[in-house]
Amino acid sequence: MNRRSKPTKGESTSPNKKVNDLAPFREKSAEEFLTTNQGLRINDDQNSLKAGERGPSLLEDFLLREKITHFDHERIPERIVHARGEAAHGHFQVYESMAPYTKAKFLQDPTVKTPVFVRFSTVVGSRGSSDLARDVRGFAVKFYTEQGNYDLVGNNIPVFFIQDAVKFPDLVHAVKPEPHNEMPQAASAHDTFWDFISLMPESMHMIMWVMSDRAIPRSLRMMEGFGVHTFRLINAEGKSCFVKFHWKPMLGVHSVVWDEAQKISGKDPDFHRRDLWEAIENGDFPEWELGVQIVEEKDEHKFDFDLLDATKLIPEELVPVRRIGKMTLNRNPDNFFAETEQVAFNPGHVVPGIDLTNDPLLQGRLFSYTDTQLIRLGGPNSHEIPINRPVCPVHNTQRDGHMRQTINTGRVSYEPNSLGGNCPMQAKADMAGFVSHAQRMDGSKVRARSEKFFDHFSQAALFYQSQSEPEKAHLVNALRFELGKVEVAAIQERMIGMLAHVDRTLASRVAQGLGLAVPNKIEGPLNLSIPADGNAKEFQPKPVSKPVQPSAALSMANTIKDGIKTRKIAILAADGFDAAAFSAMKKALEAAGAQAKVVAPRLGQLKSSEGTEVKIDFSLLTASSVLFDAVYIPGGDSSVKALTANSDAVQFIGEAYKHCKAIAASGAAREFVNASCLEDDGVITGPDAEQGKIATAFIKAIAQHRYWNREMKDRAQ
Ligand code: HDE
Repeated sequence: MNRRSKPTKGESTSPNKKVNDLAPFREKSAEEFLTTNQGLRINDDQNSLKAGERGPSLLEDFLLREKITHFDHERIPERIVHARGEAAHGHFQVYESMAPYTKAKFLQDPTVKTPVFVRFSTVVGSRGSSDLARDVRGFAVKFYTEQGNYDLVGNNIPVFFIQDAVKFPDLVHAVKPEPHNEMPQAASAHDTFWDFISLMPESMHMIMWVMSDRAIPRSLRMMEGFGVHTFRLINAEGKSCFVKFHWKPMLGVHSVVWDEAQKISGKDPDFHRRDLWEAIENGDFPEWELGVQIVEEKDEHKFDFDLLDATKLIPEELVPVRRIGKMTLNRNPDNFFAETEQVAFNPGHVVPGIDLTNDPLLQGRLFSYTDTQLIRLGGPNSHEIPINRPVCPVHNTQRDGHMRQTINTGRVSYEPNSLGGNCPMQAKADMAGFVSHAQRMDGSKVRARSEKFFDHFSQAALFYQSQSEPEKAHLVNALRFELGKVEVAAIQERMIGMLAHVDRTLASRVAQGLGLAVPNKIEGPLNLSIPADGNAKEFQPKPVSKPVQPSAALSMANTIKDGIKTRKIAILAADGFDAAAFSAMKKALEAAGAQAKVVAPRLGQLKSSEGTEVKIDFSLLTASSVLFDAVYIPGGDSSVKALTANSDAVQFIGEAYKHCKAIAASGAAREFVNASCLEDDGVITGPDAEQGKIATAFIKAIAQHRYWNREMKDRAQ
């Protein structure tokens, strides 16, 4: 591809090659004249051209027409799935050469920083929907490598609902708002979704994940990512091994609770987007380690499940995750539409050293992404949009099409040719030409799956049984919520039957919440399979046959809880607060890497009992405890009196308590907290004199993320 050679004002000298590459396309208007798209300076942008001051507008007004026409075409079709997303630039660096496994150049040299652009998304909702919907999160990474773009287009859940791409349109039609009334938005809690799921036993493992708190992350910076499918790594000798990709967040894996998620959706629907943006603006760059689970070719069939089945994971106890490098996101996009909306990922964007497998879900995806981008981005040239262009040269014989940017020179647009010296030329494998792994193929042409694909419940049971008690309770309640919104009783009943195949206690807990019973005789869900003879055959999926060995890696209870970096803490105060206690706590929290924000009954300056002033960040109208990780209330008689009399302040503490967050109070504020909180677990109080001790204990408590045992009492078990 030809580059624009003339640098513009947007010129950048970033060490990040992709950020530099985008520079010529950056437009800045400072001290510039307003012009048309043809560069004509505009003299009046306030009045359309009229026949007289009170006369009709004239068709001649090309300024008006150009402006309105462009506006009329500002929107492009949103993504059919993953419409709501946010993204950031950064880089990836491998820890040590992965040459024994892969020849991918970006995985060889620990000194090389490969630029990345990462887009996170929810799946179901429209572009303007809330970030806190219960949903899978997309985790798509574009590596701009020297050998071309490599896209790892994953999710925050390691498995998927279906095994074969042919079911994807059905899944998406079932979960999207129902077609007759376009409800509900960004939610799976409705009849069509559960109707489909109750008839798809293979979805049961994924259902366990999406009903768990993994589907309501605290932050995009605190969730894992997974490549989901099994891929291949190929080394320089052509040796192949299988690989599963993981992203492990350096801040640990944390979630909010469902009641909180629903409230955040009203208080700040941009909660995750804002959190990512602000973290990067504050210099708290989000980081993940890239992990790989490697399986030698000879071990392909040694597992109880099929490596090509995307509804299964490889338990980390069977194949440990090796952390091979780190990704850092350190730059917000300049323009949401140009970058985040127009970026186009594709699991078929691979580089030499990384290859695909026959996973039937992956195979279908390889078709879908290019196809959808033809309509979403308007033609076959979306790879020329600045955010999508590789940082290495592009030369081929493809030509023309809508919005072509490249000016291909010369008369040769075919290969082989003699007129152009047979250029551009093919690259041999040792010149980094991509060669597909020469996997031997031998099979009949059938619409069928391998037998191991039909063990639908063992890993669903593995996930459920690996959860801590509070996590199990959340999962049960999520199912009660979702199925509680289902209107057709037969669907609820079929789902109870399906859950009973996973775990009978789970099924009866959910059934109890729905006022139903687990049927004595559980119907076996059916799968249709068409074997080689072409006659459809119905048969039962396999029951959970072996005792489950819980996997610690599947429970968020076991995540790292070693600090409070980037956590947002509310300091709730009113006029007359104790300045010394306030400052000591704020200093301690900030020293530990957290952000302390002042929340008060109104905005402006807050006066301490000594007459000093601090700026209020949020009023009780503009903030709510669901937007914070923890709350501290300093002493000061009149401050505490004002808060006690303020129902919003009382609710603030009550909700922080209900959502199991750390709460601290000193001096006179102890009374206020004691009145609202029923017990002391994760609630730290003490006299003003012990401010240092309170701060240390509070920081330790925040690092625990939540005190789930508070809620265990009132949960129906
Ligand atoms: Fe996607 N998926 N998908 N998907 N997917 C899209 O591509 C599709 C699947 C994922 O931030 C679409 O450009 C099919 C699994 C992410 O731009 C579309 C199947 C996983 C994103 C599409 C799947 C994903 C998409 C919509 C079943 C995790 C957002 C717009 C065979 C491994 C990327 C677009 C971004 C987006 C098709 C299943 C991840 C329609 C047919 C499994 C993160 O092409």
